[in-house]
Amino acid sequence: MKKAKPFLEQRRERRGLLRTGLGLAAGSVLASCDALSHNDMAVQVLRSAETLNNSLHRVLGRRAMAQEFAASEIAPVFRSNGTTMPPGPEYAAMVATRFADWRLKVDGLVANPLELSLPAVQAMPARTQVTRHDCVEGWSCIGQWKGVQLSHLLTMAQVKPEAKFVVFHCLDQMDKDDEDTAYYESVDLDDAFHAQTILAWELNGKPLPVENGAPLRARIERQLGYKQPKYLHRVELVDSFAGLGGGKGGYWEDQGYNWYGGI
Ligand SMILES: Nc1nc2c(c(=O)[nH]1)N[C@H]1C(S)=C(S)[C@@H](COP(=O)(O)O)O[C@H]1N2
Ligand SMILES: [Mo]
Repeated sequence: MKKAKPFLEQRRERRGLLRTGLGLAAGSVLASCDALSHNDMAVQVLRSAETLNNSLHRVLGRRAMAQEFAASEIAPVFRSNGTTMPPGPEYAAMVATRFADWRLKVDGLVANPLELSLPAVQAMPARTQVTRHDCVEGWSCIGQWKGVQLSHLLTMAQVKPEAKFVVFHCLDQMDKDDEDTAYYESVDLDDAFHAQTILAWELNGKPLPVENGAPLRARIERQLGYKQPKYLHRVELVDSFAGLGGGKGGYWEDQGYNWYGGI
């Protein structure tokens, strides 16, 4: 990686203040939810393809749901943070053409790779949920999200038994001069198949705004803000993070954040 630019340094400092507290909180959640054994279970489930649906439901039935709120609690304006407009002419051109040429790839350790246009994603069964987004920088915001459950896409793509994680690749580079700094994130199959894990294309009843990740962003509702990747273009199934960014499973994880951002 190239030397960090000053603006990145500033962001790191600001976030560093919260890192210690966050580490403790995430650690206790991990212990109390026993997330690792659930993940092992999900992987085993995927190994027996015939009983996939039944077994998945059994696993999901034991999974805690994030709190959902009433429509009256939706914030008038959903805040935005991090990238608010991906740099470079490619993304600007996508906005100008209303994402007509944008595609979502689902690939890696899958038997049936997908490449989907935005209308194709929007034609899939959708889930709507009003949830609270919690950013480690100390703010929260309630919004209504609508999108396809990631489980739907993963079932279509036929996840291979050796897959352990879902990696989300984003269109925005954190350093506009360095292609290696594209935002990315990852979750295990437990969170990937969770009922509230959706790829959202609508916020508060309107097409997802550019500042909140147009045309598609993930909502992984039991995790913190930095685990909600925006500007998605590729969902990749992997068995390890080796060779991805700094190898820690996410852009902010590579700067020292915890990989498990459970709340
Ligand atoms: N692609 C991308 N996704 C991202 C970020 C980003 O900078 N780029 N920032 C993260 C952080 S730290 C937060 S708090 C949320 C902010 O989402 P919002 O802009 O919709 O509020 O997006 C997360 N996902
Ligand atoms: Mo955040």
